Amino acid sequence: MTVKDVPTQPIAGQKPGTSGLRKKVEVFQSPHYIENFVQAVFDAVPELRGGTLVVGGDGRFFNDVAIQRILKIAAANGVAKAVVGQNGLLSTPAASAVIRDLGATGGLILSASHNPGGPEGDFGIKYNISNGGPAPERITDAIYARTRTIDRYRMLSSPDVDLARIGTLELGDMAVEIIDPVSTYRTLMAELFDFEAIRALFRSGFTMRFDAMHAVTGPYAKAILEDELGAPAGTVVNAVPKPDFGGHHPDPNLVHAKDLFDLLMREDGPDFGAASDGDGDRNLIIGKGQFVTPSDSLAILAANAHLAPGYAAGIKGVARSMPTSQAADRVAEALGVGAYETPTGWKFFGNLLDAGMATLCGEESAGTGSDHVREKDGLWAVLLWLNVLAVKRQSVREIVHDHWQRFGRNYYSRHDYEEVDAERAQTLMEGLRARLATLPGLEVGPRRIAKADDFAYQDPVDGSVAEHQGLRVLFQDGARIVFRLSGTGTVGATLRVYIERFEPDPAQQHLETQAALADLIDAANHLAGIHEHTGKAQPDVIT
Ligand code: VG1
Ligand code: CO
Repeated sequence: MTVKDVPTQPIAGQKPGTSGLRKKVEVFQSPHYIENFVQAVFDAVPELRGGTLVVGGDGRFFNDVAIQRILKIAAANGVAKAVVGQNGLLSTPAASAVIRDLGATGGLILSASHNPGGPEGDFGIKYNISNGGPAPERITDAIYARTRTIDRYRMLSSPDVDLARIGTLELGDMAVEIIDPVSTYRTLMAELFDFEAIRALFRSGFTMRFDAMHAVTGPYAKAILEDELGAPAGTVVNAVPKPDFGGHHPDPNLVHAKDLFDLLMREDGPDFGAASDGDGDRNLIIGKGQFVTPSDSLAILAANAHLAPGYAAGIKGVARSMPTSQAADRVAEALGVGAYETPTGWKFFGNLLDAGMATLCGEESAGTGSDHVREKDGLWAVLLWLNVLAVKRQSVREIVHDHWQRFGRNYYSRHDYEEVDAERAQTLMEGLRARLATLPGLEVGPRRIAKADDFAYQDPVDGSVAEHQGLRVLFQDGARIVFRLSGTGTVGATLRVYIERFEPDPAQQHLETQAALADLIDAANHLAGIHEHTGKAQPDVIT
């Protein structure tokens, strides 16, 4: 086996977005594309030489090819040991757990999350650091900078590694350990949650459906929900990961998990429904007759986390991404713990978790997690809900309604305008940004604008600053409209508009969400000229 120095040239546009580098599969298949990026990681993170690297992905098309190339580049760059999930599988939260458990130097996680897979779909790669979380911008910027000057990558010439069998083998001077992708994660979950109480819940006749969407959580959910916790066989559906996710979008929202939603709205449906995304870090929670918005889910879990053994001592703080509703802030206030507002993307939670300032974190995009790993964690959120249900023995609907009564309800919705012409999307954002200073004091329908800004965040731990993280229009009554462009899309631009208002009066908490937000939705369109700039009269996805 020889190490080859392969001459290469920079490839434009290898800038990691909200969650790593995400592109169409055909882009990743182009010559030197993945090799350049992976070599840039090794060049930007010299500690990997002599270190341990965790590698795994969600099993989508090109996962296997990418892993073989990564291993050969890792071996040629002096990595001492690579730890790989069997058959190349590791959910994103499980990869985080394995990095932490082993004290590894870092990890490469292969996924485009909830984006579709297959030869025509998307692929992605992301570097995580030794705390198990996504690399902070300081490192992603260094990786990107290296992709712009790269002139060679190092790669071992060797046959492919057999990833099907658990055990350790050698690749050049590097050890490759192939592990069961589930076991570290399952052990961690058993430490955090009262499995006996959840078993008793299932024994009492409680029913659920977990939709793995043909993505990576299938094996995890089967092992934990069915094998450990005694949920009947068949509780987990679409449980076999497929390279193209069965042709579906592995996105657990009300559009792509509509079957699950419809089932839960039936009188004879199960008590509890949940789903996760391509790489297992998102969660969808639906009770019988009650959808739980991710923002509400974060608030409700924060209010009830102490019911699970892992959080029995209480939580230290709650962090949410800026566009996530303010519901969690009210819980933090009631608990007397810190509340933090960060830019979109899990990487911004890492320092708060490491510093012990926050215990729970969440995003409106169906991401919830805690300090047990440094990624959001879909199945963890489902298990925390199950633990709460097992203790309270109330329905999801009762828990949600009690929560609103106590804390008030934040009506909340996100409107996505997808595949918008990138230039027109920029024009919309720049036009609004230029007018921000003129907005305060403006009356919009029944409300007055109190403040308007371009969200910037200073990390309270390392002082780093992230700017241009979304345009916020804040009304005097606490209502908000936020505008941002997605950093994970692969075609054109996606405009996300986040709309929220607070309703303290229990008599007014049972409106249909879009109706409850109608005047703000109208205001959003007028303020930014959404319809004229996007050419769309309606959003493509409403969540
Ligand atoms: C989206 C979500 C964001 C999430 C990110 C990665 O980013 O809005 O909350 O952190 O996806 O999630 P954007 O830039 O498209 O709005 V995942 O499950 O795709 O890793
Ligand atoms: Co994901």
